[in-house]
Amino acid sequence: MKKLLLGDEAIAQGALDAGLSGVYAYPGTPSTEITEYIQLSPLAKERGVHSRWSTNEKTAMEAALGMSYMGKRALVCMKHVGLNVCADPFVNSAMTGTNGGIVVLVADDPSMHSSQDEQDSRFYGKFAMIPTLEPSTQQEAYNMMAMAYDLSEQLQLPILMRVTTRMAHSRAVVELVDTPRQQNELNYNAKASNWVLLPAFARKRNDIVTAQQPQLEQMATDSIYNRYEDGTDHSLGIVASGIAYNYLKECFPNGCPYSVLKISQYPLPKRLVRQLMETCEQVLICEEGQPFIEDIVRGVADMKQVRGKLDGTLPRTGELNPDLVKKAIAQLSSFDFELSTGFAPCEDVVSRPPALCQGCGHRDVYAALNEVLLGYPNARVFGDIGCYTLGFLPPYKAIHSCVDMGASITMAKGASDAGQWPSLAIIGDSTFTHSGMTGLLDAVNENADITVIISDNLTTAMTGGQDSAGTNKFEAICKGLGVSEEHLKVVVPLPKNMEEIKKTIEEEIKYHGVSVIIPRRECMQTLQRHLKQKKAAEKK
Ligand SMILES: Cc1ncc(C[n+]2csc(CCOP(=O)(O)OP(=O)(O)O)c2C)c(N)n1
Repeated sequence: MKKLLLGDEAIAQGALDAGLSGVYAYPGTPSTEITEYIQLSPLAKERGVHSRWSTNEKTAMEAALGMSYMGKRALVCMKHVGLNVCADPFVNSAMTGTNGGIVVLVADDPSMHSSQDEQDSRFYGKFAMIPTLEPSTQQEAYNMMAMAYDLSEQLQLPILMRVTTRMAHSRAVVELVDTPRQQNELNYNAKASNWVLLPAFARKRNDIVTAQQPQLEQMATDSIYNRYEDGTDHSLGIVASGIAYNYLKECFPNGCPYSVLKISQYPLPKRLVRQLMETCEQVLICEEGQPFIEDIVRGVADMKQVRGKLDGTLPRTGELNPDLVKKAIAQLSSFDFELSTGFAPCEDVVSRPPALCQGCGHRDVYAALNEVLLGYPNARVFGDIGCYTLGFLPPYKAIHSCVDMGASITMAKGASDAGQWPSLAIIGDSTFTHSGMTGLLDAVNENADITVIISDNLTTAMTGGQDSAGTNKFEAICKGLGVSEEHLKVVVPLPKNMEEIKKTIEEEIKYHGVSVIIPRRECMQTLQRHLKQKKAAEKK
């Protein structure tokens, strides 16, 4: 059967067809659609595949370890910065190893379309000594899932699969297998000495995983996803990894005259790289993200022979595209390309900067906050990540920072420790349960003089309205963390309640301890969706 699928959907379908028993994920562009596809999949429903959102990437990775421990296949999905959040279980998962297969799918966002940095997850694979896959096409992404699970169970290691935005978010026709593989049976074969990472056991596992590395490189050398394609013109050789290989193919619809080394499986097969270096005068490294391969190749080669991001032949930052690949090749060869003028923005399209929706509750929160803060010119508002980050932009210009999920509360506390007053934090409901709760506990434990606003729109709006882990539990969570009942206030962010909201903020700023204000009103987008669903249900 053939299906037109996004890269993300091909990955999801590939995992289901490989006998998946659970996906564990926290939303983040461009990875969100993988879990959403599994949530709607009839096969997943029929098989009872777990697909509920996790509270954050660390809880997701650990739940996958639990499923693997019991012998079943698990998928963990996140955007690149999520891998920082689950770095601890991810790196340690190489030490525990796997029982049932685990694939950790990380979607990187070069050009930072919706992210705060451009990190390249391949470094994490190398760092953790975990085999890494980087598909070049949607079909490969689909096929690789079955291979990744088999490999994970054969090697008893998790597998990292790295994709980038265009792979995740563009569609192609994908040929699927006729019969999905059965799920693994529950089993009790997990070896205690693998899963109890006491130093005496972990040292042994560390030796085993380290000793596995030459075997992993040999597997990458022999992999069907890594390919040496000999060309007719040896003045130039090209290493093209992941989606860059796809772009390279687009540059040469009639076939590439140069020798090409396609890389989609790591550790980098250095023997194949050496073969290319020996046969070609110059070598161009095309890879999306940071110069990961280029750094390794430069370590073993004549520097003048290697061209890529480090010498400016390709841009050091941002997304790659076929035009950039063409330009780089034209610079190094006599190939007569017709260079397009690139993707110039159409003049008729008026630019539309992001803005909070009309009727959004975050608007009312910022309107009230700004009025109150007119009386406190030195106030600092530490922001966080979500729709409400748009409060930085005009007309509100209301926040002073946005670093990583949860940093609002901890930064407000640090600023207060430094002597700042008033020190406020604004954080969304999903961000609060993702990474804000522990920071609030720090603040409570030291009775920090901060005012925390948890702007609760009952959803994870920024990434498309996924369920939020703490809905209906925030007052109980805050009380449980030790916030006093008198300084835990709930308001409804509507223009008609402006005076009450302002009064509440003013009072809580004046209170010299931890206070939490929860403005609560459903996101306009999910509200409209829910109303439509309700109407449709009534019609039936
Ligand atoms: C570590 C990490 N994981 C995921 C994301 C993607 N992301 C950014 S904000 C956000 C949650 C926003 O939800 P919420 O805090 O409820 O605010 P809202 O957008 O609903 O206003 C997500 C999932 C991220 N930036 N960093």
